[in-house]
Amino acid sequence: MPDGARKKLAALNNRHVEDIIAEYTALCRPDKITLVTDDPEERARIRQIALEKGEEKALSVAGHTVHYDGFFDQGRDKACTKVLVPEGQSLSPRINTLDRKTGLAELHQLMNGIMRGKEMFVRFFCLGPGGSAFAIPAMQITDSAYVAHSEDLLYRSGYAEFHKLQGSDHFFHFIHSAGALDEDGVARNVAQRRVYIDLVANRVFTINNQYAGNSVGLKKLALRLAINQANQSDWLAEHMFLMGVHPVAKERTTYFAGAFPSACGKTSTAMIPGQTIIGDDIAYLKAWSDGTCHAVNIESGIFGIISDVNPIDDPLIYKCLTTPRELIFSNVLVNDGRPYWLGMGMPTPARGTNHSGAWFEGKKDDEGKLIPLAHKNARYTMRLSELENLDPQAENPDGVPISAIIYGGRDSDTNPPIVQAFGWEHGVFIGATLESETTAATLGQEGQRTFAPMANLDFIVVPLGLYLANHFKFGKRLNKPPLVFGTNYFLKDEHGRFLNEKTDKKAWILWAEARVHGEYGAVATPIGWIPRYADLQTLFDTTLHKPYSRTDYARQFEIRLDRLLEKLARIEKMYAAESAPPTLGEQIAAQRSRLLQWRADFGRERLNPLEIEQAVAE
Ligand code: SPV
Ligand code: MN
Repeated sequence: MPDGARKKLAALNNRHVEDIIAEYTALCRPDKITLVTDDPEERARIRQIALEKGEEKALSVAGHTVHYDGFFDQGRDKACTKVLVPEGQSLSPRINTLDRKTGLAELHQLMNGIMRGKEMFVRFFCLGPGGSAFAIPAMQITDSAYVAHSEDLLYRSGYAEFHKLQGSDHFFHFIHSAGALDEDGVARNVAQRRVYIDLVANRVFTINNQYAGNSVGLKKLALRLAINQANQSDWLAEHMFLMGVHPVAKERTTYFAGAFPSACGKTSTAMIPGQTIIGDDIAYLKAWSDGTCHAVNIESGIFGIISDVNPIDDPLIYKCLTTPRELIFSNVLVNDGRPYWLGMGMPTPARGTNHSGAWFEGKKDDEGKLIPLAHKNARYTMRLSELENLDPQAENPDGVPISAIIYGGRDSDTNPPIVQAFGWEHGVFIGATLESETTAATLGQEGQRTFAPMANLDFIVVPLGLYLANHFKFGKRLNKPPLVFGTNYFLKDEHGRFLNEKTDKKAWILWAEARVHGEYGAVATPIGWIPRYADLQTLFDTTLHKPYSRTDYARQFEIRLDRLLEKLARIEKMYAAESAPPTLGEQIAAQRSRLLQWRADFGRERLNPLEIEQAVAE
C-alpha cells in the first residue's frame, strides 16, 4: 500500500477496516491499492482511471461517458445470488441460500489472486445523510474503476463517517472483482459470477460481473444487509422511491413512498411532471418520535432505465441525458460519440457499438435472435442534484414524513389502476400479495407473472413471515400510519392493449394525495376504496388537460371478481409454504369473504363500477 493510502487508513483508527483491507489484499493480490477519501480531487481521479483503463469511454457531450457490461451480464443475476446461511438455518423457500462454510470456501478459491495485475480501490460511503439516525457507513473494495465511479455518482461520500465510528465495526462492507477483463474492459468470466451475501459479517462478495445491480455494493447488496438489520430492530428497508406530491393550485407538499418491482414505473412515478423527487430506488423508514413515519433516500443518484426516455414522456431526464454533466451511459448504442437507445423518440443509426461489440441493423446473437440497437435494460447513472425537480428536503437528516405508501406491480389482468387499502393491515396485505410480470432488469424470461411481495422479494434475506410481521408491527408504532394504495399502470383489455396512457399515473397519484387530506369520497369495493368517476374526471381535466370518459372509467375500474379470486388462490398457495403471521391469514380470509359476498349479491363475475351502489362519501 502506498504511504499516502497507509496514512489515510491509519487516520481512521479502525482495526476492523484495516483487517478487512489486509485480508482481501492478501487473498485477491492486487498490484496496487488506491484508497479514496471525501476529497473531490481524489474522487474525480477515479473517473479518470475508468477512462484510462477503458472501462468507460468519453462521449462527445462534456462529462458523458459510456460503459459496457458483458453480453450475458445485462441484468441482476438471481440464480447466482445467494444468502450464506449457517448450518441448520433456513429462510423461505423462495430465497436462494447456500451453506455459509461451503460458500465462503468456494469464494476463497475463486477470489484467490483475482485482482492480479489490477488496481484495488477502497472507498468509503454513507447510506443516508451523514450523521442522521438512518445513516449506515459502508466500505467498498473493488477492482473496477467503473463501479467506484458509479458509486461516486450514486452515494454520499463517507470517509468522514468512518472517522465518527471511532473504531467500531458498525458498517457494511462489499468486496467486488470484475475478474478477468477482455480487450474492451468487459468482464470475461461471467459464467463464474457469484453474489454471496454474508449476513453474519455484514458483508457481500460479488465477483466476475460488472452490471451495477450485481456489482455496486451500496445498491441492492446493501439493501439486503439493511433488510436483515431492519428486521432485527424496528424499522423498514424498502425498494421504494420517495417523492413530494404537489396538488394543483394548493400550497402543500405531501410525501409518498412507493414500491414497484424493477422496470415497472418507479422512477417515472417519482419523476411525474410537477412533483419533486427525493429518491427512485431504496428508502429506509422509521417510526419517528412524533408518531409519524419518516423516510430517507439512502442514495444520492439515479441508476435509471434509459429505454423509452424521450422528450415527451420524461422531459427532465431527457434534458440531463443530452446536456453537459457527469453522467455514465451503460449498454447503449454509440455512433460517432453520440448515445442512442430504444424509444428515444428520434431516428437512430443503423450501426455503431453496443453491448454486443460492433453492431449493425440485423445483427443476430448465437441463438439467431436479433440484437436490438441497445439493451432494454440499458441505463444512465447520474447525481440526483442534477435534477431541477429535486425536493428541497432530499438531504434533511430527519428524512420526510410519509403520508402514503404505494405498492405497484405489472399486472395485465387483475387489479384496477388505483385502490386504497382499508387501513394499515389491509395495506400490508396489498403489499404482501403483489404480483408482477418479469422484466429485462433481471436475467431470464420476460413477461412471466411472479409473486413480488412489497416489490422487495429479490432482496429479502430473512424469512418472509418475519419480514411481514415487521411491517404489521411497524404500523402499530405509529399514531398515524401512512395511507396505503395499490397501483397498476399495466392493465390491458382483452386484445392486449393497455387501458391507460403512461401519463395517467399523475391522476392516480393526485387522487391518492387528496385522499390523504380527506378531499374526495371513494367507492368501497371488496379490494379497497376506488375513486369516484366525477373526481377522476375533474383530475384528468385539471392536471392532464384531457377528457376522461365514463367508458374509460368503467373498463379500468371494473371489479374482476373472477381474476381477484384466482389471484387469492395463488397467493394462499404461496404463503402455505411460509410461516406467515396470522394477521396476513386474517386479511386473506376477509378479502375472500368480501369477494364471495359480492359474487353472491350481484350474481356476476365482473362489476361495472358505475353501477356499484355503495358509493360512500367519506
Ligand atoms: C433494479 O433492478 O431494481 C434496479 C437496478 O434498481 S439494479 O438493482 O441496480 O439492478
Ligand atoms: Mn430497483
